[in-house]
Amino acid sequence: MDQNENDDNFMKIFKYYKSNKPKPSMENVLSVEDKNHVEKVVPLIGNSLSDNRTEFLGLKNFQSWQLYSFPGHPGLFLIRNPFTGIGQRYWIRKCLEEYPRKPNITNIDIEVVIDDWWRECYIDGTCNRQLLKKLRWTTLGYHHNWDTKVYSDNNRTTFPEDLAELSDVVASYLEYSGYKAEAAIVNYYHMKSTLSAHTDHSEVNLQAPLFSFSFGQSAIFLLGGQEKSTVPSAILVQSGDILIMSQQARVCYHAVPKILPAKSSPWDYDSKVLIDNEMPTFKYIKSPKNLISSLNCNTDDKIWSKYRDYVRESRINMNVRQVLNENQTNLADPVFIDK
Ligand SMILES: O=C(O)CCC(=O)C(=O)O
Repeated sequence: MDQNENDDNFMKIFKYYKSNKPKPSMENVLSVEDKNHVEKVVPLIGNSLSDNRTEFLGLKNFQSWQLYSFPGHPGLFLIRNPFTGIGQRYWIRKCLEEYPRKPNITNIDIEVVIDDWWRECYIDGTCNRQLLKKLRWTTLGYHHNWDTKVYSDNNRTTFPEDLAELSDVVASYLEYSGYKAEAAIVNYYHMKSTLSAHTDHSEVNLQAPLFSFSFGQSAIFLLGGQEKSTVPSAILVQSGDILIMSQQARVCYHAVPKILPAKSSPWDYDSKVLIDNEMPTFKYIKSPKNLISSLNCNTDDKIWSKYRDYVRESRINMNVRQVLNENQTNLADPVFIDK
């Protein structure tokens, strides 16, 4: 193989998994539940201490979390669905109802600026499916600039407290100190959507891990190397899974060539009501009482049916990043490098 042919390795695998005719084989897709890939997906012991914020953020106790590493990809980890049923419902609903609201930015803005996309989709009591399908991304915190790939202090809005708290809990499970969620892209995929190969390198801080939370339908996620010539691995990502891209994996090419029908609907399991008798101390959430009611209102199946209809044929991914170094409060602050 000459160098030019090598350059296409990522693209070749992307096209293979994207294809519908012929359908790709799932044999080499790494799944944490598949015992055929034991050397490529290795269970790890995570932090066994508890964090009393978990149940209020729709998460199971740390003791029942399942953490995996991928020896072929140092720095890549997967936590297999640590969410409760009601937790999945909470986050799915947030991504649909709240995060696309102004002042957050969406892909629809270049065509028409809509203050409240979800409300607009249901404004006359029926579902505007055309508008519903139009949303592909929304950005939070430091808004990603798709053209320049450079963040700006002038294009920053308040990062959602609940998502900052969720990211902080995941960081504490993984024993990352000083982590702070400052930017996110929420991606919305339909059954034929794909996301092409790219690296995420806009953040000043590339040492901090990137947390990728997935809900709804499943996906094949490709992770390669720092060059497109590296043959990527294909990984099955299911509803509730958290992928962590850190160290070397943080700067590697990745893509989503295919959305797959989910084997089950975990957002419909164990949706029990939470009681707020003993509230923990939160780092970012200022009104925890509202959190309990926002979690609990999702136990009503009638209210929840619109969100269920959406995820039945879509996938949502919240891609959370730290932008700044620990000693910075904005991009204009000087960066101090430890010698
Ligand atoms: O949807 C995913 O799993 C990946 C999303 C992603 O790579 C991104 O937002 O940069």
